Amino acid sequence: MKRKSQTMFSLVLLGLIFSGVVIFTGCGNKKDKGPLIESDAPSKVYVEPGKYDEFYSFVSGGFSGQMSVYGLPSGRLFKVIPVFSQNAENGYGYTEETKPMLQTSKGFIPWDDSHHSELSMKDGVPDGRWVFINGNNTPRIARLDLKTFKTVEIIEIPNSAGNHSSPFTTPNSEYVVAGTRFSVPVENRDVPISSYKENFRGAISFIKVDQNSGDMKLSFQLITPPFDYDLSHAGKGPSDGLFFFSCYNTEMAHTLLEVNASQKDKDYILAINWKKIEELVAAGKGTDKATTYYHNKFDDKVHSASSEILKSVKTLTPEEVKGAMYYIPCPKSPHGVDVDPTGEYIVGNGKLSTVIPVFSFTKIKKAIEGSEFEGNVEGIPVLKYESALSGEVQKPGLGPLHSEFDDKGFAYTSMFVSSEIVKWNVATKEVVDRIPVYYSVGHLMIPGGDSKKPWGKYLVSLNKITKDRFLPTGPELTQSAQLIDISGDKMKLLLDFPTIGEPHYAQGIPAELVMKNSQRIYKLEDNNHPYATKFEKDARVERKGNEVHVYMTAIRSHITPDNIEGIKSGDIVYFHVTNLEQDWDTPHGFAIMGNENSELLVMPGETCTIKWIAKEPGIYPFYCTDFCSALHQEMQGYLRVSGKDSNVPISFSTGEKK
Ligand code: K7E
Ligand code: CUA
Repeated sequence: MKRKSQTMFSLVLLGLIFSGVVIFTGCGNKKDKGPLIESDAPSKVYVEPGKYDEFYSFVSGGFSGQMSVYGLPSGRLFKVIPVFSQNAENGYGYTEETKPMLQTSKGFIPWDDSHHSELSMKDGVPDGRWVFINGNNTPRIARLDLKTFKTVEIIEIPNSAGNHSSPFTTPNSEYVVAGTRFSVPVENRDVPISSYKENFRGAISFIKVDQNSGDMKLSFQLITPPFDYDLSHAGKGPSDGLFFFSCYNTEMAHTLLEVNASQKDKDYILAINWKKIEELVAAGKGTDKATTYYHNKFDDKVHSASSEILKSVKTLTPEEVKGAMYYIPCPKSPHGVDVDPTGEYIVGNGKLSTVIPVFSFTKIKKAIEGSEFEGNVEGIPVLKYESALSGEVQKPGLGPLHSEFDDKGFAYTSMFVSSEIVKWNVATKEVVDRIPVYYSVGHLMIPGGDSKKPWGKYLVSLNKITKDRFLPTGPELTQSAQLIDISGDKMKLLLDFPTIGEPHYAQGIPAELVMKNSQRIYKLEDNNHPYATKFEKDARVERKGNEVHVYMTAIRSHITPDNIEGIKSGDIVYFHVTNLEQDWDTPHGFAIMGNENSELLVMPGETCTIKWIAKEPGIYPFYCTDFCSALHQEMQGYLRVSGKDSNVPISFSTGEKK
């Protein structure tokens, strides 16, 4: 539907332009629904049928817990990749193979709230290997492999709550980080909430990423004053080795934060020298604290995930890492903290601030060396604001949230309250352009815009409110993205498109860096799934007590075995379906009547398992749910369930011609 309406939108625009009509993005009773669309806008977003988009965009799904993949500039949706939430469309989180992905120390958690996608980087530039995303509610970080566009790993973060300043990476993805938004007791226990200042603490975790396999390992955790650690970005170039975290609620309020956490004029940005701490940890510093967290990995060789339960985490206090953490005052209630492509400038985005402060790495370094401090918090020195400051952007707009950068020395800041994107010169701090967005922009994204090498052609505004921008769909409306051309001096609005869930953050990368690695099939010969059936002649049904295992194959256009008898009520039946196809884009599906979890969607060469409980005697049809061939409707079979005490033997037909 979305695809259709966007194409329609482009075509309508083209039509109007050819007929010489001047157009606004909307007409009717709303006065200001958008700036004048440039006459060349349609041709800039129109991707001819059969042609590819220039960029991939990986958009977080917010409260959907998933990630969605769009093409830019067309805004076409290609795929929703399930990460933290079950997905009935392809069985993720429902199949026996993927259920372990959603295991946590709090049990099986089939949803989350995901905010930030982050591409892996090499030398500070996105490399298209992996994309990370945070689970905010039950703190987790996931890694998706861009060969298969699948979630392949999820690690839980202990001692954390509201895993928001996550999963930003260091310039070579040595680490991804996870900072707690809600400070909680470390180790979590029963204490009065009024004992916040004494008993609650922040935890900032550094998760090591293996450069070959991508495997994540929780390396160490810094236990910090109980602020709300909101967002983060790594230093790069000269500032490589530092990690910056914005914090609000430095008032350490625990009730009515709306008022009580907005008292101070300035909160902080925490600068962490992670390279120094890495050395301290290697030298044996820190304490191993008992805890419990899950590490879930999907193994393509066996097409299955498994969970490891870990019992200890290395923690370090500010005292133990003296000289490796500094607070920088930042006005007021900062949200995003963003580092420019040169690595010299660090931008604080204070939601309630009337200016945008820009800090200088050179000055921060000098201030640390010269001990230009105005005090300390629990032993962590607080730098003098002026000593760290490069300058302030004056009158930028209202409610600055996030900044990204182009490759020409400009920054672009989202203004939530005044609903606009503001472009300013990083060196001079002068505002040079602004454009309204519809409405209430959160994050914004330029492909590579938080890296050393922005591809500064497009900017995507990720908006919270759409109101009158699309056809109404009752009280619940889509959220949306807007594509803006930033190739010239003036920003130009090109396109609106709806998004899945809430598009907090996104990442973009030139398509060729990803598509060249994209896998087409799973090789049957490499399928080491313990229940794989690689040849139709091996399809069978086996009983083990009250468990029945169906070794099933699917190929155009039959399922083997197709008739199954001898199942008794109360039996637990596992359908292990192997797709024998070895061509690209030939999935088969599987569903059986009364299926309580989800259907299966099995890719070529893959094996997937769904569990089905035989409840009542009767006949239960099963079939392929993916229209795979002209005789797709013939891909069906029957399963007979007999009474508990019946003596119908197990039998099945493998489709020999009778
Ligand atoms: Cu600004 Cu969760 Cu990154 Cu949304 S956060 S906007
Ligand atoms: Cu296989 Cu439809």
